[in-house]
Amino acid sequence: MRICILGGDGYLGWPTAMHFSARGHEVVAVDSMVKRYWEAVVDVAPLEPTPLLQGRAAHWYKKTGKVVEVVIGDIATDPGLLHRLFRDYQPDVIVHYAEQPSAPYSMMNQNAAIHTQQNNIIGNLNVMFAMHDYCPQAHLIKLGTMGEYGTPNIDIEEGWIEIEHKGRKDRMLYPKKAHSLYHLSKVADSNNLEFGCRIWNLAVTDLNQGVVYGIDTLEMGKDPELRTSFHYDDIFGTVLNRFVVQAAVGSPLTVYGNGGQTRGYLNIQDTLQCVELAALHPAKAGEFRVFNQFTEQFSIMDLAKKVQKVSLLYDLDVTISHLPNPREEMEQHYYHAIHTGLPELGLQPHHLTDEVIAHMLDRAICAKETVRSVGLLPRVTWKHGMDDKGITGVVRE
Ligand code: USQ
Repeated sequence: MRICILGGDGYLGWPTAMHFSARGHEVVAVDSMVKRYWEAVVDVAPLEPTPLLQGRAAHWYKKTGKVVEVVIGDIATDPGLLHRLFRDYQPDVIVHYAEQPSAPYSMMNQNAAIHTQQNNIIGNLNVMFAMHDYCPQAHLIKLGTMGEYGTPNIDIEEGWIEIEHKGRKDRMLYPKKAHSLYHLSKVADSNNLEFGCRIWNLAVTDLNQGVVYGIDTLEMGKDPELRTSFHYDDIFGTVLNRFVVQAAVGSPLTVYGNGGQTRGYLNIQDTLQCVELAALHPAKAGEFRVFNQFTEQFSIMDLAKKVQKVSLLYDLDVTISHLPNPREEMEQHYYHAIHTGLPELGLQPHHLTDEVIAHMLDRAICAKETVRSVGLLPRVTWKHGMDDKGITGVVRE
């Protein structure tokens, strides 16, 4: 297949590029590098140095003889880039990760919120229009999020729900109670894409992904030149990745509130498997297909206790600290999300075992001299944005 990966420099984008390339597909990776700019704005960096996309693609070629083409450009501000790319390259599959991925970033201040929604929603519209004009037969695999649904007091279905109201029935998009202005940008994307499927016959798979953890994938192995960007900070680090690094440096695990918040989680290797399964079994023309993409569900306290237990093997004395919750979210709630679509296509989950945590902890301990204290504690609250000691400056005018 000819596969175009938008957001190819990111935590998931680069591993996805290697994954498809290793399996003999033609891959082009597109990125504006703006995430690296956002990292600078909030004064954070990945745990280990992450070479630029071009450098990683060059190293991948040297090592495997396989080409990942690189295109540098911004799909949100330069729609012409997508027109040229889709016209000339004629992708079979477009994997769209090219969005601002952080909830706390979107809640930092007004500029960051607006920038998040502009970047994500306009970029996604640009993809839709470029597909319509230049490659209407392509299959779009769009990264959505489980956070679009929030934590409703009823079962979460896979994107759609049958509703009976006053004696009549219809199949509707599942109602959304998103966790943040970032998650709401993805709700808008889902609505726009469903409309694109209805009016233009586009074929779209929306992957409502849970919280991803993990530091490496098969293709990157131990090669530092092929690494992905692993974050542990308050803005771009997801919770388990944060806990592992906090444990490695002897900092208390930052459980927000009582830690009863429950979410779906998956290993980064399963993200790659899910995207590949979606690509190999495409949505039909006119179909807006939604998969809930996670393998296990845990509360925050479950995760903290798992990390604490594994840390004992390393003689690390890890404490759990209950911080006042900086977010507005339920800490005790019902959570039951259906996620049968991807297993039905053949997903073989990598579960969160002690060995998986130990492997992450090993890596974090090796890199612990580089860990910075900035962002170990949360700096953004949902009510007041970035605190006074944090970054209050203007974000990308
Ligand atoms: N949390 C803590 N302590 C921390 C960090 C987070 O208790 O130090 C809690 C949060 O309050 C929240 C949960 O952990 O209840 C998850 O937070 P997170 O920062 O790991 O994940 P989230 O903000 O939900 O966003 C991440 C990704 C995002 C993706 C989403 C999937 O950054 O791109 O969309 O996971 S989901 O959560 O299913 O919406």
